[in-house]
Amino acid sequence: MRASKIAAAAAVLAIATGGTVATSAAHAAPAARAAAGTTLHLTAAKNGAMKFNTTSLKAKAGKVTIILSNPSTVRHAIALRGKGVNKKGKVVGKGGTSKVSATLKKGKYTFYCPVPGHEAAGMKGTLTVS
Ligand SMILES: [Cu+2]
Repeated sequence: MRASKIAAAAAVLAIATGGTVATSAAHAAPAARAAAGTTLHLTAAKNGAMKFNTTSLKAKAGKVTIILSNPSTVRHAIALRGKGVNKKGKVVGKGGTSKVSATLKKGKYTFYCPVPGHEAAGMKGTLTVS
């Protein structure tokens, strides 16, 4: 809400002050998008199975955030590894969300649940960054 108001105000300013500002605003826009990054949402199986709702995620290079919602009574978390990245979100119970963020280069990464035994039982997938 606040960010969109600021963006709207900046657009009005750019229009009011003419071509020079409008040009620099156009250059600034892609950088702002890259900083915001990609947010991916994931859900653990509601019935307690050792599964996420997908085994495949995609994102653009840059900052990537994965948010796991856990609707089951089994405690889970989200974690990410590959290409020198190794990050784990907090372990959460029913109704909780676990989050992991990293700045990623192109390539393939593994997202998984770091609770012992869960990855081996099937809670994992591939994040492809392009
Ligand atoms: Cu788990």
